[in-house]
Parts: sequence; structure tokens; C-alpha cells
Amino acid sequence: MKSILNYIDGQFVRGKREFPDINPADGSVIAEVSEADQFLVDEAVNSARKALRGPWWRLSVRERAQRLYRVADEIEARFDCFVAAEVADTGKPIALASRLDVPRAAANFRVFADLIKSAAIESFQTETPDGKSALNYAIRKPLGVVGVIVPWNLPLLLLTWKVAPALACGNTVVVKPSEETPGTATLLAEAIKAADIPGGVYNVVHGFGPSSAGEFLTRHPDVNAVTFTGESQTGANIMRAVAPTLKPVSFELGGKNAAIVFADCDFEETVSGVAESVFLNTGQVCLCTERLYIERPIFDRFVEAVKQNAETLKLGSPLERTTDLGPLISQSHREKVLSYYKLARDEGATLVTGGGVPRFDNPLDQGFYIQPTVYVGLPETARSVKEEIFGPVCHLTPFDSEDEAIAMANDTKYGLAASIWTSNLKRGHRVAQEMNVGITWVNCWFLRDLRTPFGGVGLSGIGREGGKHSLDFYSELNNVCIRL
Ligand code: NAD
Ligand code: 6OD
Repeated sequence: MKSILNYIDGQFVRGKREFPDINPADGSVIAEVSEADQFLVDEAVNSARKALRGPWWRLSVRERAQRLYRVADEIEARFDCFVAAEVADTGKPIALASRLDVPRAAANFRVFADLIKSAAIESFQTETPDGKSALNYAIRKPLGVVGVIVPWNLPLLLLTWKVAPALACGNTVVVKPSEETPGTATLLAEAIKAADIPGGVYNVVHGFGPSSAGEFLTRHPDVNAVTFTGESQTGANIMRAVAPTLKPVSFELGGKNAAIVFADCDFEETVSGVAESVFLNTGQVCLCTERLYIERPIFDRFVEAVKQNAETLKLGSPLERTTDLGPLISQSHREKVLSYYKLARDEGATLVTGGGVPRFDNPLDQGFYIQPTVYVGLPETARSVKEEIFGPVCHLTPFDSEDEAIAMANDTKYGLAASIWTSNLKRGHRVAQEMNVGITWVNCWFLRDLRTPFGGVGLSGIGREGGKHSLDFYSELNNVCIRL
């Protein structure tokens, strides 16, 4: 059986206990994962702290950027291994991992290498009280040891989205990947090693959240900052854990995202864009749309078109190139999503399509597949319209006016993303400015420019990453004032 190990101080390290890594497509055990206990987390943090002042510290920005470009090259050199590991861990279709997850991992390193090389510093010429002047300028310094905690839905993409800027700014990291998807974090260690990044700069500890590697890391007094992507409730737990040591945090959390579709939209493009935003990665993307608001004149036609789209999606083996939807991540996550399917029915929803578990009559029946599901007819107060489900499911509601659509879309404690679909761009701008979210897309969804701010409001997060916002989080500014 394959073993997935921790990576500490440039070495692959075995812990005292192991836990199984399950393939969600058929329930089989694909590897034994070595769990890091408190001792190994301490070792990882100590090695990261030591590396801060070692050769990593002494590299010029240009040399550091060169290493990050090499990591991107090394990821690409191992492209098939990364895709295979991501597909086995998550069950996502191989076509999706090949076009999204692994290319984005390489892009994350290249973009932040570019950005750190061209990062400007602030400066002010200041008048002094005696009529002379002083020069102020701010220099960027690393935060120190950064704890990176990530979820299972886009494991490598989200991990590298945080590790690349943290390293670009001269920090060292200890990463805790999700217990569901440990594979690519350890594979990344091989790419990092091959790129000649010194031992201790990138460390991986495997394990769970509470009373395990996640909590040991966030509570650790020698960790200087925590960057986390995951559920809002976990964010709250981490916030409590870091409070005694006042660590800065960057949180990318859950969402209950809305799409607003106006009658003047390009109908075919909108159906396909909105359906992708509901079903991509079996609905397991924080940006996925779970609430659709459709202008009344096209409501019935739109519901029918989304139904057709859902019914033509091919569920199947992640290894087949033509598969559209893989399984959910785990048995327990499927139970959670199914409990929301039941809740929606109990709350009075009309089922348009789906609502259950597909049958394959082959080993995929041991996997955690679920039908893409569409509902209508719920009041806006229903729990299934208010709470994040994180599966391939949406609810459609008609609206009669722009103001009504905006009010319904904003009536949530979350605030991650929204999409607006209209051929009237003036309206697109106007509605976008009313959205209480961190990211609004008009006539598109999940179209990313990595230099732009990314994050959420309310229960969807704290802070922004992306471009200079990542550089700002992962560095401390030291203002130097010189009397001239
Ligand atoms: P999760 O919060 O359960 O777990 C995320 C990570 O946190 C895992 O590595 C887990 O082991 C760790 N963890 C759990 N409890 C912890 C604790 N007390 N201390 C330290 N670490 C702890 O999330 P998940 O189920 O893996 O992922 C799905 C969730 O992530 C959804 O809510 C989704 O919306 C959210 N998400 C948000 C974004 C975003 O950018 N806003 C991106 C992806 C996923
Ligand atoms: O594209 C990104 O940078 C990003 N952080 C995406 C998050 C997706 C959530 O599942």
C-alpha cells in the first residue's frame, strides 16, 4: 500500500499513526497517510523557524523568484502524477484536474514570482516642523512562519494559491492539507526539493482539525500567521485558537452564492454559464451558485433549460475523459447533501430533477455519487435557501424588478461571489455595485485574473488575497523615516 508522508526540514517523515486515504469514486483505500502528532508539528514549526534565518533569508528577491519559477516548471514536469493524485483523492474528472487544478498550481507560482519582482514600495517626502524634510519609505519583511490550512475541494490549487505568495515574500510555511486529500501536498514537496528550495522552507504535516495537526499548528506559539480556506465554522474555531497569540489571519470561507438572470440575457450562453456555476466539481467550489434569481418572463423556460442541462451531465468514472461529474468527496459529505435534499422537500420545494443517488451497477456504486438536483418553489426564508449545501444543487426563484432581485441576492449572512447575466451592460455595472460580496462576475463565472482581490464579506471571509493583496498579507511593512 502506498504511504503518504509528512515533509519536515527537507525530509519525508513517518508519524506514529496512520489513517486511510479513500478514493471517493469507489470507496477503496488508495494510501495510508502518516499522521503528524504534536511532536512532529513542533518539529515542522522549528524547522520552518530555523529556515527563516537560513539560506532562504539570504536569497535576493530575484533569486527567490527564480526558485518559484522552477517550482512551476517542476510541477509541469510531473503534470501526470499531480493529475493522477488529485483525481484519486477528490474523484474529480481527469479533464477538470488537467485543465483547472494542476495548471493553476503552476500559474500560482509564476504569477507571484512575477509580482514580487515588480512590487513597489511606498514612499513620502515629509515636511518637518523646522521647515526641512524627511523621507519615509516602507520596506517589506516576511511575516515569519505561516501556517497554511486548506480544504479538499481544490486541494492543490488552494494550497499553492497561499504557499506561492507566502514564499515569494520570504516566509517559510507549514502546510496542513485536508485529511481527505493529502496526496498533492506531499507531491509538491518533491517539486519544491527539485527546485532547490532549502529544507525547512516548505513543510507538510498531515492530520485532522480539532485535537490534531490543524489545531496543533494554529495554537503553536512560534507560528506567526495563519491563512485558512474552509468552512465558516472552522474559521471561527481557528480564530479562537489564534486569539491568545494574536496571529494575523486570512480567511477564505463558505458561500451561498446567487446568480441574477435578466430576461435580456443571451439565453443559451447564460444557461450554460449558470449551469457550470452550479455543477462544476459536483458543486464543490466555494464560488458555486446555489441560488438562482430569474426574471419572470423567462423563468419557466430557464428552469426547463437548467433541467435539460443537469440531465445531460455524464456521471461516471473520473478517469474517463468524457465524464462531467465525479462523486462527492466522502460518504459523510454525501449524507449531509442528501439531508439538504430531504430538507428542501420537507420545506415544500418542487423537485425539477435529481434528488437522489444514481445507480451504475458496477464498482462506482461504492463511491459517493449523487444526482445533480434542481428545485423551485421555496420561500426565501427556507433553510435550504439560506445554508451552504456544497453539492450539485440549486434553487430557482422568479423576480419582477431589479431591486427585488438585488434584495433577495443580498439577503444572506454569506458574501463571497455573485454573477449577473444581462446584455444591458449599464445594468450589469449598476447591479454589480449593489452586491454585498467580494467578487461579482457579469456574463461569466470563475473567470480569474490572479492579480485581482479575492475574498468574501460576512461569513465568507476575512481579508483579501490575490495580487498585491497577497503580498500585503504575507509581509510586514517596516516604515523607515530619514531626516534629510
Ligand atoms: P473544513 O473547514 O472542514 O476543513 C478545512 C481544513 O481545516 C481541513 O484541512 C481541516 O482538517 C482543517 N480543520 C478543521 N478543523 C480545524 C481546527 N479546529 N483547527 C485547525 N484546522 C482545522 O472545510 P472543508 O469541508 O475541507 O471544505 C469545504 C468548505 O470550504 C466549504 O464551506 C467551502 O465553501 C469552503 N471553501 C471556501 C473557499 C473560499 O475561497 N472562500 C474555497 C474553498 C472552500
Ligand atoms: O481561484 C482562486 O484563487 C480561489 N481561491 C478559488 C477558490 C475556490 C473555492 O472553492
